[in-house]
Formats: sequence, structure tokens, C-alpha cells
Amino acid sequence: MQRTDDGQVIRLSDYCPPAFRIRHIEMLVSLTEGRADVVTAIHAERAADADPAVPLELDGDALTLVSLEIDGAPADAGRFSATPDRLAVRDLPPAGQPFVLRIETRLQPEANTELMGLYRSNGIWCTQCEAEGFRRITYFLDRPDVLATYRVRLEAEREAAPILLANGNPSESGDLGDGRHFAVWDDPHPKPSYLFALVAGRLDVLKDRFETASGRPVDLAVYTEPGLADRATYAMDALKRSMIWDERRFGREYDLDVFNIVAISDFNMGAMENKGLNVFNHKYVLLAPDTATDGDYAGVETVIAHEYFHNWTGNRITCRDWFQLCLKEGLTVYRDQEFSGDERSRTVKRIASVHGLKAQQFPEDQGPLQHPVRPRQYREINNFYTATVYEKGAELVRMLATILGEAGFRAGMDLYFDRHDGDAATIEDFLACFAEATGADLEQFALWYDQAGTPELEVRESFSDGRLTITLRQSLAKGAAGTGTEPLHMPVRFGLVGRDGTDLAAEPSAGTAEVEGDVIHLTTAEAQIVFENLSERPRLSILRDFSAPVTLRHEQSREDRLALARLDPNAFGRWRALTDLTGEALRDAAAGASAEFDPRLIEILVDCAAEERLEPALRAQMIAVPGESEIARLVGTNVDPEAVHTAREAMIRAVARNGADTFRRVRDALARPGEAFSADAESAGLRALSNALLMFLSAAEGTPALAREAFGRADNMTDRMAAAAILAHRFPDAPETAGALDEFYRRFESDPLVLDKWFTLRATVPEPGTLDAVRELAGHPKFSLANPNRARALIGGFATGNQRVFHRADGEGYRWTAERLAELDRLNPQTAARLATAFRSWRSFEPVRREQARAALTDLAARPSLSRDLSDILERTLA
Ligand code: B3K
Ligand code: ZN
Repeated sequence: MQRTDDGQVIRLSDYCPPAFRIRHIEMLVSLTEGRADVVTAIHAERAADADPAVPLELDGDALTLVSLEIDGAPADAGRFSATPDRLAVRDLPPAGQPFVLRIETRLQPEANTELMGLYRSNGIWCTQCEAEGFRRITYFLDRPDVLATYRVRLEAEREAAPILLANGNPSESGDLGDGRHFAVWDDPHPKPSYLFALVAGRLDVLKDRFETASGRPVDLAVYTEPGLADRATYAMDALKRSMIWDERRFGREYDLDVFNIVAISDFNMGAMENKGLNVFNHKYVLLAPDTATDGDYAGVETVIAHEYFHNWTGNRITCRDWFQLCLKEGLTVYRDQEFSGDERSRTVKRIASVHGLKAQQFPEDQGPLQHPVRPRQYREINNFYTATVYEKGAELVRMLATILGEAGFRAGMDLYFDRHDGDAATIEDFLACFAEATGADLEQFALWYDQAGTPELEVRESFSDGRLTITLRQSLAKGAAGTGTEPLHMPVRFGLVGRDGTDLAAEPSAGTAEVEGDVIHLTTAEAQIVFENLSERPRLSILRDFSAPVTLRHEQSREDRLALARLDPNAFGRWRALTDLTGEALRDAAAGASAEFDPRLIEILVDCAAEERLEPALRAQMIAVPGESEIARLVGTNVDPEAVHTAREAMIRAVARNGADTFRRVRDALARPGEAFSADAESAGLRALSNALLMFLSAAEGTPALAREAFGRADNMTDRMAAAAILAHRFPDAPETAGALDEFYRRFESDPLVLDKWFTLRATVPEPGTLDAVRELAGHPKFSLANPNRARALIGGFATGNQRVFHRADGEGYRWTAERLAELDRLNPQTAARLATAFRSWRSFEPVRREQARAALTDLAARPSLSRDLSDILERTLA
């Protein structure tokens, strides 16, 4: 039974340190079919400054208390009261007199469909405790500022669970007779309860070793379901590369004798950084050329690195409270982005991150679910693992690095690691380290954490007599979060591009904002910068590398913008110029303003595809046509998804028509027949470009022949999926498509990760008939709401990946989705709430759809016993 809503709001301003300290925990978890018995000994002590009469109030969630002992004696009934969600113990000793509570609980992991706490995934016992899952295992002060060492003993039948894992280092193991065995794990590093984990089951393993820079040997292992360990080699390689990178880039070494990763099928998110025992959604571990796309490979590399980097940013230094979530998440995303940039191509990675930010975080920041990077209040913390906390949080760290420079940033990080190792810290603690290490004043910068919304940056320029004046103006509108609108410290990176495509070396001669190298520090609502004695009128390339997460309004001539798209020496600047131009053209077409595309723009897109000096991955990014939801965001109000679809198709056809000959030539030259598959970034880039061209060529020819041929010839999942998507999306009624999708299904029917792709492929066909298809797919024998990946593949694929059908004018797309969410909410509130965010932009649609969406949401919100997770999202979305 999920927690229903009690309407309680948790506020940052109410933070109080705990009245009791818990320094050490011993746990015995005994697993049998159908039940788990948990005995927890909590070594606690009243805080020195706490009221001597205050009871110890432990959190619980759906728990049954079996027994309670205080210092070795059964507790008198009068000394405690227990409910499923709370255990209060009175008359405990004063400060200075430690005591031990022994709490016995009994759980039913098989019945846990929420996948929080202890549950079973394909028979494997596993846990998820962040944010508040530990309280579903035992009563505890389940908050991140309570740090303790753990000793955990696991017992289970050897046959059912030959592998027994927990946090820390293995200490003892042995036989118990009766076919049962045990293992004891010691975690010497004090940690909050959200980092607790255990895993038990029949697992295969891939093992390796690593030696840290200071010579500590570490046993590495990736555990998988039986028969799949050979798919973990890339993950293992990514882990070792992450370990080396963190030593070199941040001086951070690993700190236990073992590092274990376990890949399971049923998981609410990507992965979890439990100390020494990372638990992963198997989607972010298992790879083979035949089953995984290049995107999957990149995703595994990123998530493996992300969870590993949490060992320092998250585990060694954790968060004081959940409002500080970005302290670990934004910082760790920044670190994984830097890692991927170093391992692959920095520009390609930066473009991918910015594209993701604009596609996911911008709509969140500009809609009803808006919240500051550090929220001030929440009803359900699981709903705040958002693009704003993660991706915008990473942008704030990136701005800090831009403002302070590489050396200053590193000095601040060193001080942070040094000073706060072992702490539960705050954003203030973090920023203070940078201020102290560099002498910078970061008070204004700190506003970024508390002011929600995407700021606007308006840029104007004027040139005469060799004198260029740039005027910058920033503004921030009050949005749904209702937070402040003060001017922010915005680092604005720029270049003055000369006629020959190189940056002019010019120093500003006057201005009201400080300029350091190629960065303007905009700290006021408006500022001006002046450059004099310029030999030519430069083209202003502004906001290079997306140096601040803002919406740019640059009054720049079309000629200059087109020129920058061709010759900005900063490749990111070229991409931005180009995608802004295509975005605006699509926006105007979708809003009915213009049905014609500027031929010069089309020509640049075509030329980019053939530009040899650009790496292929970058060319693929340059010629990508923005997706329908991105176009809808640019239109902003009264969106008609049919018009958006039509506009996008028209642009694809225009590019395809003009580029067909070039594209064919480039694509032929990219072909590497007979060459063995390699997953490296360069090969992935070749495939990305080749498949982008295949899409345009298929559109130009108007037949499925090319894609069908590519599908048949594909020797890897990237090419196979690309071809299948062209067939399914562009030629849904062709017999070639039915044949290919059938073949795909039959071949991969028993591979869950590939089957997820098949469900998504079918759910994203932009044709009205897809609604019947998804109805049927929800009843498909291979569909299951209980598996989050499968639920996301179908419901998420449809609601976020099929704008045209989800937003059908008759409201059927909304109603079908709402119905599935209601069903899913009874099993897994967290996943239901996450999927419900697909509705977040409902107000930007035209009145008929808006009304349909409102009705579907209102109807869903009015259902009895919705979870706190789902009702929180629905209420905020409707507010
Ligand atoms: N810290 C986890 C996310 C936990 C989500 C809880 N609802 C994974 C990560 O960000 O690394
Ligand atoms: Zn994380």
C-alpha cells in the first residue's frame, strides 16, 4: 500500500539538527522465501544541547515492529509507541550516556512493488534507500545528517543466494548448516542511511583489479543476472577510467578494498551510489554491439562515472538535508560531464549537454513544476530529483569554474574536500570554500541557487568608426516558484569574429562590466562594453559554450548570424548560431507566420554535413532538426502540435531536397564495409552522421527502400535502430516496415532491454492510429507495469516522445495516459509521478487541447488514495 498524501510540507527554514546522535549500527538481515527478518542495533546518544526530556522519534514507512530492547532489556510498553511510520522511545538517558536500541522488524520483500527499501528483482534481493527507503527496512533517524558506521550480517539459503553483498569491506563468511550461509560486511566510513545497501541472489560476476595512485589494491566486480556478465566489460572499463580520471583531475582516490556494482532489471532510476556497492538499472551496465546503441554506450559510461564520482561528492561529503540535493547531484553531473568531455570530444559533449538542458530543464524552469536549484519546500522529495537540481545544478558549478578559472576552481574544490570530508554539508559550506580559496565574493552568485526560472539575456550592439559597443541586459521573470528576480552574476563568454573566421584580438577600452579574457562578468541589470580601434566590423559571437543557462535574445542581423553559423572559430558557437536559426524558422512556420525557409539556412545545413574539417559527430549535431517538443517550447503559447509536426516535416523535406546529392556522396564516403564494429566515440560519430543522412535521403526519396536495406544490412544496434525508426516513423504503413518490426521483435523477444526499444518505437509513431497500437501494447504479454523500464518505454515513449498523438485534439491520448498513471500509481508511485511530468507543458497548447488536458488531469487528481508522489505532481501541474 503506497503512502497517500497527508498534505504535509517540509521546509528548509524548519531545519533542526537531530536531538540524538547515532554513531554505529549493527544489522542482521535474515532472508527466506517470502520474508526478511531484520534486527538492528542502534548505538545512540542524546545530543549535548538537546532537551533531556525529548523522546527519540524514529522514522518508519509501512513497518511492523516485532520487538524492541533498550540496553539489552525488553522495553516496557509504557516507554515506546510504534506505528507503521513512527517509533517514539521515551525516558532515554541524558547526554554523555550512550545506549543501544535493538529493533526487530519483519518485511515482505516480494510484496514491495514500490521498489523502495528491500525488494526482489527477478528473484534477487536488493535495496534502494535514497531518499527515504531505509525507513522501510527499519525504524531510524532516516535523514542525511545522521552519519554512522555499519556492520551488516546477511544470512540466506546458499542455493537461492550464493552471493551476499553489503556496503564496505567483506569481513567474515561461513556456513550455518541447513543449507544456509552468512556473510558479514563492515563499512568503516560513516555514512547516512540513504547510502545503505544489500544485495543477495544468484549472480554472475565480472572481476578486475585496480591499484590507486597511492598503492591501495582494490577488487572490482560487476555482478549481473546469470549469463550476462560478458556484457559488462565496457562498464568495467568505464569504471577503471573513471577511477584514474578522478585521481588525475581532482586528486580523489578510492577508499575501500572492494568496489562492487550490481545490475538488476527492476529499478526506479538509472543507478544508485551506495557506498562500495552501487546498484544499477541493468540498462546502464549491459552492452553488446548487437543489442546496444552508441547512445547506450555513452549512457553507461556517464552513469558508471557519475555513481563512482559520488564516492567523494555525495558519500565522503554528503548533504545536510535534502534541500541541498544539488550539492551532490549538480556537482557530480558537472564531474561526469567533464569526464565524458575528456574521454570523448569536449565540443560534442558540451553540445549534447546544452541540448539536453534546453530540451528538459528549460521547460521545467518555465512551467508549473518550476523550482529553484535549491528548493525551499517539498511534499515528496523523490519529486525533486529533477533536471533543475541535476542539470541546472551542474551549470551552476560550471559557471563557478568559468568565473574562478581552472586554478581557482581546483583550489576551491581541494579546500572543500579537505575541510568537509566526513561532513553533511550545505551549499553555503561549498561556496565558502571557493570564496576563501580565491578571495572571490560569491554572495551574488549564490542567488542562482535560490532564484528559479530561466533568466533572459538581451544583447545589442552598435558599430561605427572602429568602435563597437555591446549592451547587455539581464532580467528574470517571477514564475510558478515565486522566488526572487534580482540580477545574477552571469559569466558571458564571447569572441569577436573577423571576416576571415578568426577571433580578433581586442581588449575593451571602456565599459561598466568587468571583462576577464574572453569572459564578461555581468553583475548588474544592464552593462556596456566598448571596443575601439577595430580594423573591421566584427561579428559578435556571444554566450560561447553556453557559459550561463539563460535564454539569449541577441539583436543581430541575419547576415551576421548566418555568417557565424559558417565561420565562428568556436565550434560550439557555430552550432548555437545554427540551431537558433533553425529553431526560429520552425517556430515561425509552426505559428503560421512563414511557410518558406530561408534558402541560405538550408544551404548551410547541407554544407555542414559535408564539411570535412568538422568531426562527423559534430556534423550530425549541426544538421539535427529540433524535435517537436523543442519547437513547441519555442512557439510558447497556443501550440498546435499538428502545425509543429507539419513545419518540422517541411524543413526535413526542404533540407533533403536540396542536399540529396551531397548527402548521398558523403554517406557513401563514410561507409566502412567489412570493418569490425567498434564502440569508440569516433566510430559512433561516423554512424551518427551516416544515420542522420539516411533519414534525409529516405525523406528525399519518399520510399522505405533505403532504410529497409540499411535495416537488413545492420551489424549493430545503432544502425538497426536508426533504420527501424525511419521505417516506423516515416513509412508506418509500408509492408517493409511491418516486416522489419516483426523481424526485430522475433529476434529480440527475450532480451528485455531491446524489447523496451521495440515498445518505444511502436509508441512513438506519429500517426493517429498509434493510440490503438499503444492500447494493444498495454495488453501485450510482454508488457508489465511492474517493471519501470517497460512502463517508461511504453507510457513515457508515448507521452513524451509522441507529441502529435499524446496531444490529440480529442483528448484520447491524455485520457489513456492518465488511466495508465492511475494503475501504475497503485504499484509504483515514484515512477508514476515521474511519468506524470509529461503533462507539465499542458498550458502552452491551444484552447481545445488545453481544456482536454485540464479535464484529464483534474479527473486523475480527484481519484481516491493517490500516492503523495503523484498527487504532489498533479497539484503543482494544475496550480
Ligand atoms: N542518487 C541517485 C538518485 C536517487 C533517486 C531517489 N529518488 C542516483 C544518482 O543521482 O546518482
Ligand atoms: Zn547522482
